Amino acid sequence: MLTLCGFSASNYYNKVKFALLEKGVPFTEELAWVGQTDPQASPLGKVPYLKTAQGTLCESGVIMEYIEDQYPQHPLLPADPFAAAKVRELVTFLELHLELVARNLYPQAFFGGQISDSAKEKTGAQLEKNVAAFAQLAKFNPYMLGDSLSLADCAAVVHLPLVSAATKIVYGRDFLADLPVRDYLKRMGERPTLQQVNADRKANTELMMARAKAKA
Ligand SMILES: N[C@@H](CCC(=O)N[C@@H](CS)C(=O)NCC(=O)O)C(=O)O
Repeated sequence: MLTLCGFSASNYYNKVKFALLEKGVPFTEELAWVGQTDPQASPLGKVPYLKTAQGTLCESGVIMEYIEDQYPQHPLLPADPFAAAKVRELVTFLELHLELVARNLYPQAFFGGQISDSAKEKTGAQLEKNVAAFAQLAKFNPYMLGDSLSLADCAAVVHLPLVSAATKIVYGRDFLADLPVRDYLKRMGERPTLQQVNADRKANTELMMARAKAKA
């Protein structure tokens, strides 16, 4: 049995959890906050990490590929190598070029901090450029790429809401507003699997905020 370790407020944790639920792979969850992770399993102290019968794995992209290879049911990658590469390409855009850039905004957007005007300006310019590039690749027809759920959707459903929320809070404008993201997320939100992920995320986020308050 797989054990997914981390916490449900994390978008990268939820990407893996959503994939496991969609594929119907049995797993259990083990709560590990940042600072309480197993250093053998996750040398950088990041979540998620996965415990398997053979050992542990970290980095959500690696974990997703392992799950695909080990549990071929309900595939989240097309069989055709080129189509599969297009899915991976879009995941890269979602994570490297959108989420990781928007992450610079999170201290101010979600954690009561403040970022400098120059960081705000630099991040905003980078995001404008990267959102336009992402828009060229994402199809929303009705999934991220075509008519079946893929790893790109697993990434999109967890990262796009954060990019929207963070830009809206920091710049007063949702940088994804011109894309059909809201309709897409509404459609995806009809899936019981995503409803479960989101319900757990909300409960865990409240717990995380309460912990932060108690520490302050
Ligand atoms: N590249 C990593 C990113 C994971 C990540 O950044 N997780 C965050 C929580 S959403 C985390 O553990 N942050 C704590 C840290 O970086 O020290 C992955 O894909 O698994």
